[in-house]
Amino acid sequence: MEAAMRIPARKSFFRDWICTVDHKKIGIMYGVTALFFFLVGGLFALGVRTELWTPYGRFVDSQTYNEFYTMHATVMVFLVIIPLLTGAFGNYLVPLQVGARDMAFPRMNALSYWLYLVSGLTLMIGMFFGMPDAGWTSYPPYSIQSQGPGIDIWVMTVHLAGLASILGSINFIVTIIKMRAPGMTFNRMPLFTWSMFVTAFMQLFATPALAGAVTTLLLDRHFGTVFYTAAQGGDPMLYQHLFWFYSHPAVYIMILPGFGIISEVLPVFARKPIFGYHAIAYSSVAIGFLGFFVWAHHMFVAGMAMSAGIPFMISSLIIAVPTSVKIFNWLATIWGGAVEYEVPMMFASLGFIGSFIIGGFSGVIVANVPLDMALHDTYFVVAHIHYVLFGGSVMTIMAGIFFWFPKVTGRMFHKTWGYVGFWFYFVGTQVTFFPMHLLGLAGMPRRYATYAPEFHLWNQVATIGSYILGVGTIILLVNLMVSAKYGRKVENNPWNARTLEWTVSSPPPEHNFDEIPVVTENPYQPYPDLEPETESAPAGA
Ligand code: HEM
Ligand SMILES: [Cu+2]
Repeated sequence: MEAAMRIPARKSFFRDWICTVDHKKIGIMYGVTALFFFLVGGLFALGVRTELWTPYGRFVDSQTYNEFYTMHATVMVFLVIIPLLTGAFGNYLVPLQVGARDMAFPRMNALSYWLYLVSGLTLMIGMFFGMPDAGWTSYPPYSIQSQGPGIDIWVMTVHLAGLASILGSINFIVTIIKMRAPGMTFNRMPLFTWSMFVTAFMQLFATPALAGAVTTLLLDRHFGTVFYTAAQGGDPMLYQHLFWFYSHPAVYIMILPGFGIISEVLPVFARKPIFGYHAIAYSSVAIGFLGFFVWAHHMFVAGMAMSAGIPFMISSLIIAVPTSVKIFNWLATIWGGAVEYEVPMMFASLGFIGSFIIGGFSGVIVANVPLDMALHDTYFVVAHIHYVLFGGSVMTIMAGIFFWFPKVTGRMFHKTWGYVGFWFYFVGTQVTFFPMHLLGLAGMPRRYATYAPEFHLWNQVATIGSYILGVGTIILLVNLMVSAKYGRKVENNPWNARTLEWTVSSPPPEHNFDEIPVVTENPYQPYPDLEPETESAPAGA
């Protein structure tokens, strides 16, 4: 009997991956799928930038251009950044970090992934029938008038991705509340898990507003309702309110887990306990809460009364406070540390902190009603969103991928090519997106296929930058693929990190922990090898 139980079940791809309910495999599936969509979204971005190489727009016609930037942003937001941060990192790490054997509802977890995949495939296959062309915001009245099935496909995509998000968020909330290992109080929880906890609540409360917005849009398009048709008593502003009631929290859904990744990476490579553990944890809660009260800062010039804008301006300026609290604590963590600039640390420090500060700063600028009157719908906003989403979210994603790569694969990535990829990303980000501030200040509007000749120079610079980012992406992804197969084998904890996932083998066993660990302190403890008594010994000098 016992011997029979030990015979390993024959593994097939189908049994192993398609039927899996293991949170680690689901996380990897989310990751691989989202990185594939990252390439697709990136190609659309290169299409946009190629069109803007000349002022006259001779690469594609303006309808195709509209489809390109709509596809680019839709793919990046709904199919890449949110699924990578919550689906891939969240699923892989949260159960391991809280000391659980899986998520609370493993089958529902698998369902989330499959819904997400169907959402992505809807857009990919739908592309051959018609592409959405109303921007990722899909504002009426244009999105109601737009011909062809493009917008309908967009609605379906958003709906399915949203459903996947809602189910996923319930899973995270229950897992974190109910399944923490003995001794793991909230005040001992790793900061990535903290960030996922807050993110999950934002997803749960915000996503239904988006579902409502896109459903009513579909009804207006096909079933004769007039929710958004002003001429018949509807209100196009209502759509914008619903959309941003979701999408402003969504910008924090796209960055909070990234903040969590940074909070794990910095102390490990600075070889110091994180500075201000509680401030970092509770500032996420503050951001999560305040994030629901700023949405109308996207609508200052949409016909809202000036007086209605002021409260949103104030709340938007206030939300910069908890964000800055994190930045100061991160800087204090690095300060005076014995910093090792490994690849993940490059992405986390220079890559992320260096770019995100600029994006946060431009956010505070556009959050001012009078300044936004001039800057709204110019390239300044495009610069802002890319400093926070590329310089911010994507840099955190790369920091996280390289940090946990040895844990997930049991192998080390190629370090030299890792640094090369990093520099392509860092330089590419600045060259692509910094000039957009200048274009925006000079008055270049966003979302046009052509532009006035005086904007030519900086557009060309930005286009060159985008190709640098394209090459960087190939370098980084090829490194990951090759290293996953041929990389040097590593021990369980190559970075000497402290959270629970590093206490198990790399890759972790199917049930994570043979014995559920008992937690006695928070994971950010001093590194004894760096305490004064050892420092006084001459270190090999
Ligand atoms: C200090 C914090 C931030 C403030 C005060 C802020 C403020 C703003 C404001 C006022 C706008 C609207 C500008 C306009 O359309 O005229 C905006 C746009 C935007 N922001 Fe931020 N932001 C902040 C951080 C972030 C973060 C962290 C992200 C994402 C990771 C983000 C993503 C976006 C996006 C995607 C848009 C453009 C939406 C569109 O397509 O129209 N922002 N931000
Ligand atoms: Cu916003």
